Amino acid sequence: MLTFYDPIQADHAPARELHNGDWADYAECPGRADQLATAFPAAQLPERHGDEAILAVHDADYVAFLRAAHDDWLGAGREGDAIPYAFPVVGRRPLTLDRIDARLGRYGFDAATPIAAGTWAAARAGADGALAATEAVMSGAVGTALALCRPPGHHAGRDYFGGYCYLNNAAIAAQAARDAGAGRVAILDVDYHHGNGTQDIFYDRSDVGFVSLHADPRTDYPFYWGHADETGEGEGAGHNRNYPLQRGTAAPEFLEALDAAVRRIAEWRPQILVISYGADTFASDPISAFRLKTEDYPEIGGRIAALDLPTVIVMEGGYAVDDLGANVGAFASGFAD
Ligand code: Q9C
Ligand code: ZN
Repeated sequence: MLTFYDPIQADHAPARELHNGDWADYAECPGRADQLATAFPAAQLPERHGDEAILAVHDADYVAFLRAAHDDWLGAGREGDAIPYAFPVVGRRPLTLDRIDARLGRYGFDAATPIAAGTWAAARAGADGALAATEAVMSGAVGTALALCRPPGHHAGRDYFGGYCYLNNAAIAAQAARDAGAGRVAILDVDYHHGNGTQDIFYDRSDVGFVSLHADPRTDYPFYWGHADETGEGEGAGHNRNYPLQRGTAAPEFLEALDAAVRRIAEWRPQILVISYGADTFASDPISAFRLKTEDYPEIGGRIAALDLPTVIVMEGGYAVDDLGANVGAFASGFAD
């Protein structure tokens, strides 16, 4: 399978995260990138892209914030990773926010997604991979392409970061496909967590449909999105579909929901499919609670591949680092090329 990866993606290395009230090692660690690089030795370096495709999804002020955030942090005399601690929960209005701490809280929605020295370049390179994969599929050169994005993207919205995500690679790919002429684009999200950022970005649009299988937000992060009654609004009404699943979900129940999601996408008749693939549905994932096995992923990939659509796969989560390469490889093996 045509695959894209840039070694600079391993330079995003936050030291720690706030986890259930204490500091923990950062789950979304550079070792994930090393695993992916080893599992896909033929991965190609994506070309560097300009800002246009990112600004087609993210707000310009957010992108400017992200690009400068770590330098601004150092400029304020801080060391290490930039982490927000105060959030405008009740309402956000266009204030001039002089302190980096104020800006971090304005654009971040959790305190577990640090911005480190290498964050911007890594996120940017991951988005380049998503764009290269989209170009390869849209040109007809390949039927399926895989972007080994890291950091992941599906929790990032138009103007916010969180959930280990900064730039929404799946949304950037979907929008690029639209801008390259695809009429309707479906995004299928099979990460353990709900892809709230992707949902938000396309919630009022009828040209990009979002379908997600994930842990029920009543028990799992990101808590405030991902319920079954979130179906889109305005022009987007009916074009968003969530399949929340209970903790402990194993292959039989996962495949049953997947079949419903795949049927839904087939009925919707997209020209292009973007998949947000997270290997954090794996039984041994340290922060998740589904029970999928490596042997389940070829079947999951195969049932999605049966849609027979030009497909861009972007990597999301997956924190059982030693198994990550095998799990992504197993999922990719379900697709013909
Ligand atoms: N410290 C993705 O899989 N943190 N993001 C939960 C653990 C958020 C996961 C608490 C998990 C985000 C892309
Ligand atoms: Zn996840």
